[in-house]
Amino acid sequence: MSTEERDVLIVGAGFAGLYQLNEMRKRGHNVHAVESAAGLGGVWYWNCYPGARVDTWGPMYQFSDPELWRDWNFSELYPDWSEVRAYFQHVDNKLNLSKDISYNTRITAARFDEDSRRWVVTAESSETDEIREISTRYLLMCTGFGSKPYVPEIPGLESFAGIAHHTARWPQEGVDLTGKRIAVIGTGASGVQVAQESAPVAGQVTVFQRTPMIALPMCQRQISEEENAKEKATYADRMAKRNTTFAGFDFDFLDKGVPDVSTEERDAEFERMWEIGGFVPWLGNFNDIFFNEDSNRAFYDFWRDKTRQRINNKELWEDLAPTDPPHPFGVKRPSLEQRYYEIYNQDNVDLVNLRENPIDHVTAKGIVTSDGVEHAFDIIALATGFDAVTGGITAVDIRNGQGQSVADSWADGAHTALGAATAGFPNLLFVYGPQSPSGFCNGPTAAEAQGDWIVGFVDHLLTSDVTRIEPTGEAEQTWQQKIDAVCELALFDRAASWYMAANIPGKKVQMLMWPAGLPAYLEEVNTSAANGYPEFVKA
Ligand code: N01
Repeated sequence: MSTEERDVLIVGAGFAGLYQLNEMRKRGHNVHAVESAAGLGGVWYWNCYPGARVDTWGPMYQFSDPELWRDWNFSELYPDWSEVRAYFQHVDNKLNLSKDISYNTRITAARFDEDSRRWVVTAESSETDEIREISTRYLLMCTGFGSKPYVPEIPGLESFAGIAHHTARWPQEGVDLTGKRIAVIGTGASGVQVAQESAPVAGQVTVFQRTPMIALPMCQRQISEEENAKEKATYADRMAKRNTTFAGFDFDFLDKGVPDVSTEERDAEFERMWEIGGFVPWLGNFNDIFFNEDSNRAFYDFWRDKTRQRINNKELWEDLAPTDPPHPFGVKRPSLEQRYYEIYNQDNVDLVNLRENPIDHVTAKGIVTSDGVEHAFDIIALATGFDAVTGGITAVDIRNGQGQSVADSWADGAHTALGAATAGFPNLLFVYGPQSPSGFCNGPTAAEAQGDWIVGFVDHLLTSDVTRIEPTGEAEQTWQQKIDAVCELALFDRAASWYMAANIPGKKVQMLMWPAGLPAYLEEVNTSAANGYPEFVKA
């Protein structure tokens, strides 16, 4: 087994990992990245299921470097996975990042050696079965929030004779859906996309729904070359604006709450947001939408009435757009849809309400529900989500000098300082990880905004005589208190969402994100940098 020596080892080659790689390289550090997939893109390598596409305007779903966006154009406002992949290829062509990435290589374990103050990392190649050791001063986990798929325990699933895949492990070569009988389990963003993409071509689509998705119209459209060229003039300002908004977009919440306006003005604002579509009715809504139950309910009622107009069969209204909300709007991430509600007007699309009629087991032929009916299928799409945010980190056997693992340390909940490091694990940093803006933030924005702070921190350490840093328990408690203070006022705990770690049986329920918005986060970390990183013990 060979051992290579690095200053910085990056795990993951999505937006966060690639940004770190490029910036560390620019500063002359000995850096390398390891990626389990065969190509770059992170989630955009794995999520190639039918209909997978971005839920952010393409122009704002890019790195901010003009050298990268100047000659890159997406053809649709919300690009699909293949265009995002092509974008990553474009970035690689410009920056030649791949020369410093080991693809098809999974980090399985990392052990901190207190004597050398270095991580000893085990990397396994899925191509050659070679196992190599990498010694690194700093280990950067850039594993994203959706890198560990979750498949619920459904009795008999392994006996299914057809094709069954989790959406994030969809075959790279695709699956022909034409004329097939397709089951879609789950109605998160992935399930909605698979269902609406399958319905026009499949023989039969049956959606197995536990909780109705409060999906928002995507308002997708093509972007012509002329429009792209014209829009480029606005990119620099809009990209700069991303760091100043709650969720890293080029728009933000209104500077007023629902109680501040008349009913007429409220409804006019709702209509205006609805026309723009996308996440504007979510993260560009009234500023009390996550905090005031009445305001939240007002928008839910607006959404319900709009949505019901699209579903011809009134018997489905209570399942798809219930009278009362399944949970407050937006505290579970909304999906963007293109024709999702109209598919239920097709003869070949059915809905099974799992609250009334749960899945009992799977057979070789299909899915048996508790009413005894066997639904026969050719394909089962498991759109059942992820062990989000922490799962990609705890999947690696990361152990400190005392032999304790991160997974054990977080058994009763993830704990971090500044959403970037965890006490007991020196020289280990997370980008886009637990208690950072993460799932509440546009990915490329977070990769750069939090990423810049981490680059600065690691650069500061590597150019000083410090060789070991670790956050204090006190700094973690302070961070937790700040998160709790927002959550106590908000409606987030009213849904069993992946934001709250409530989607995985047995996982400790906690707010996994920094819920106070990107500007407040940047103020915290930049203050830390200005004060010499007082949250950390340095040696
Ligand atoms: O996963 P999810 P996802 N039996 O966790 C259901 C991003 N993303 O992959 O709601 C039956 O949201 C579960 O039901 P319930 C985006 O941030 C973005 O769809 O828990 N059903 C739910 O309906 C998103 O938020 C895009 O009651 C079961 C579904 O499975 C995040 O990734 C596209 C079940 C899981 O939904 C995750 O989205 C895709 C069981 N035992 C994803 N267990 C873009 O558009 C779970 N479910 C960019």
